[in-house]
Amino acid sequence: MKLRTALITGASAGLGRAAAVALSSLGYRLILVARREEKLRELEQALDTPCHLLACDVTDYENLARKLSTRPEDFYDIDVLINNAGLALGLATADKVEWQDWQTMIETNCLALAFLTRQVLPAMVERNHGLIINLGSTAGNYAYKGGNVYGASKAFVDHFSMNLRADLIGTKVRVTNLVPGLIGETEFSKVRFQGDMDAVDAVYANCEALTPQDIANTIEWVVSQPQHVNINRLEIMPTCQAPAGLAVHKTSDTP
Ligand code: 8X3
Repeated sequence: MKLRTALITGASAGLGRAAAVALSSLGYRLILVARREEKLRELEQALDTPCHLLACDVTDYENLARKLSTRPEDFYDIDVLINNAGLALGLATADKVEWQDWQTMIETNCLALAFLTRQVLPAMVERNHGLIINLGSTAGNYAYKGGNVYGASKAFVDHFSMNLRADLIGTKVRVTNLVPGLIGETEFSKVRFQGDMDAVDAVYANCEALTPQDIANTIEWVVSQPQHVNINRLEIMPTCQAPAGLAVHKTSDTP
């Protein structure tokens, strides 16, 4: 039987890597996209499934499109696209943030995700078969101080996923937005705080965050649903986290 094929972005670490391990155990062949080729090679060694490595920055659109279009024939039909690559940069308030950080987040979390979707979708529609899993974030549902463009980019992912479903009605192509909260054991906070490990450790101290494996389990469940079932969106938080209300600023002379 022909193996199904999944393409995973941000596959070199964290959620992407865990998703690759999960899908390989389900018998998928994998197209693994990430900048760090040596990490992809390590992952390929650890997997018991055919892999095609696509070492590329997802925001390098031309390069990505060229590499994708020259993939081996065995990897031609993509059944599952996991748009996982994404990042948060900093926690500065909007008046103080570096413009470049906003630009990088929009380019990676929104534009690259839309670009790759646009590359892969026509063949899915033509084959009347496919599943796109986007990685959103609870930051797209709930505002927090310093979330600014990161949260807005994840709200884009949610609305883009919803509008894709509107466009795809009448086809058997499905779109899911996975919306995790606090996840440990990834490079997310290390990237956000530019390697400041004290800041990173403070995020996960004294609480039990989700793990990449928790999200991989969810991905495994989503891809295992029959074709007539579309999981629109799934919000997942660790038990220690909850959306806990609005902020009220009180001045010091408030009675
Ligand atoms: C990650 C969730 O709350 O750290 O997307 O922004 S949060």
